[in-house]
Amino acid sequence: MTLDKAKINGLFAKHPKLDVTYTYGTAGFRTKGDVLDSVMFSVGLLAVLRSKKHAGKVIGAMVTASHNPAVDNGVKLVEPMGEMLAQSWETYATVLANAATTDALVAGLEDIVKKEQIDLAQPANVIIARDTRPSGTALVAALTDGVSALGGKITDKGLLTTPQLHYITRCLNTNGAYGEPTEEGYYKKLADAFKRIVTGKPKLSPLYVDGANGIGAPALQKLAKHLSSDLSVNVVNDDTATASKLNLKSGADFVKVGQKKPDGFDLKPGMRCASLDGDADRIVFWYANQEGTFKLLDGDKIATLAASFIMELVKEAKVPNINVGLVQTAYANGSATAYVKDTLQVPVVFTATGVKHLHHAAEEFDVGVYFEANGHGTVLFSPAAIKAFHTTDGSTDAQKRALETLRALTDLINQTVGDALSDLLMVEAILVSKNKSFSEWDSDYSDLASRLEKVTVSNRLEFVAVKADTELSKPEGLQAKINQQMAKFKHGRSFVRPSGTEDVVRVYAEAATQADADLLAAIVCGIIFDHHGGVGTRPAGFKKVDKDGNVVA
Ligand code: G16
Repeated sequence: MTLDKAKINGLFAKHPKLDVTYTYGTAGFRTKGDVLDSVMFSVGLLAVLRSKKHAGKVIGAMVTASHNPAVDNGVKLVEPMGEMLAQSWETYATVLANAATTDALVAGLEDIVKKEQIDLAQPANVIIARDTRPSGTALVAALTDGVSALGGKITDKGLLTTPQLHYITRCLNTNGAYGEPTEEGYYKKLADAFKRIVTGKPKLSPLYVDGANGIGAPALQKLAKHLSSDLSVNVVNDDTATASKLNLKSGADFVKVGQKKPDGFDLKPGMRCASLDGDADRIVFWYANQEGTFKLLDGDKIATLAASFIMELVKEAKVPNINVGLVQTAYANGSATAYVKDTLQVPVVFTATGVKHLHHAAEEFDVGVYFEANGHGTVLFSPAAIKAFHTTDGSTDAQKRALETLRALTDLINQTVGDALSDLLMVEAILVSKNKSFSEWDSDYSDLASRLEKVTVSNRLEFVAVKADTELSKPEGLQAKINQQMAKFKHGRSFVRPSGTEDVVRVYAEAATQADADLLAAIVCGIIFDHHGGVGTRPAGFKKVDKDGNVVA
């Protein structure tokens, strides 16, 4: 069987490539929604080949730009068991997305077929969903054309959160063993598991959830219906009808980066709050302490809460040979890493930014807890651990309870990808079980002060991050300048990396005080802007340094 070049040519003509170079970033292709038409077509073609490579298993395609503004959009592909696209295929994705002619496109496809030894006679099945962005509908149509061009079957699942599409993909490929392959099935599975943990325990005060005016808001409202009195939740920022409001002064990224509450909240001491992002794959929690100061409970705090709870349960349940590990990135707060290593005594593995990296590192443990500080993560249970939880017989009531809670957690926690709604229920289930307030949870350890900034440069791809993003190998000499500045601050740490979802370079700084963290970030930003291609108006807060590294303005 060969590729139908005439058919590909006919459909490709509807989606001509623009004069843009596309790169496959941290979470797939992501840029302005109005330049993505041809990319979507190419991703449709790739999804078909990926499905054929898996002998017709269902591949998911999610159209979203997650935490980015409403004008952006993007696409991520989902593997049959719900993980992100295999990294070895990212290069193929880039080649197809940048093919400007039918000949180049067909050559790219033939190359993949040859290298991957794909049997074109295999069937191909793709499911697609999108978030609430206005450009989503047209982009779904372009992707559909790509799938059709190679004769694949595509099913449009409409509006879903990203983790819901990952869940449904896995359900379809496991003949329902993972759950019912529908949005309703997802809510039922999560709600049932949550009830198994919290029923009969005292309830917590209401949780106020910032829906980022995205798809997570209606999804959480639907989930809440399945939970009735077991969870009291109020969804704020749920205006999905006004596209421009998506992630605007709201959402997990806004709250984490700004370390402040989103719009729409009259925050009072004692209120318990959380923020989702635009496609509901991230969550952070926050509250005001008794003095009214904003306090953030980010992905690091979620990870430590989950790891310590699961470790306690494993001990209580007396399940032997279960190794628990935690996966973080360079963005993890230094205090969090120290707490995990020294107090929890759990091994920590570091990977580059992007859940696609963390997920695979977490698979190496029986219980692999992975969270990025930005609130993106989950807990993976190995098949051996799940089997052990189901085959161990408890001899005491406490042991039986611990085993039942562990079993319920394996159903409650999304095993495919970081999931804000599943993580929300996991955190609430733990806090109910431990009868813990946000401030008690927060008191496990104190974060070092940190600051996250971005710098717009002429070409962010000139910045090459190495050693799990902790250092730059390019541009030459920049890392030495950053090291020189870090050394001046108590607990000073700073690193720089190109974003894979925005056209910026990200700068992270950490130090003993907030003033120092802010200053360190401002110095590093200034160095990049002034000497490494800063574009646009120079932000007033950036510091200027002389050739010896002294701050001069
Ligand atoms: C995506 C990835 C995350 C990553 C984030 C920021 O999140 O899935 O793993 O941390 O982008 O990446 P970068 O710093 O490269 O821009 P989301 O929620 O936007 O899909």
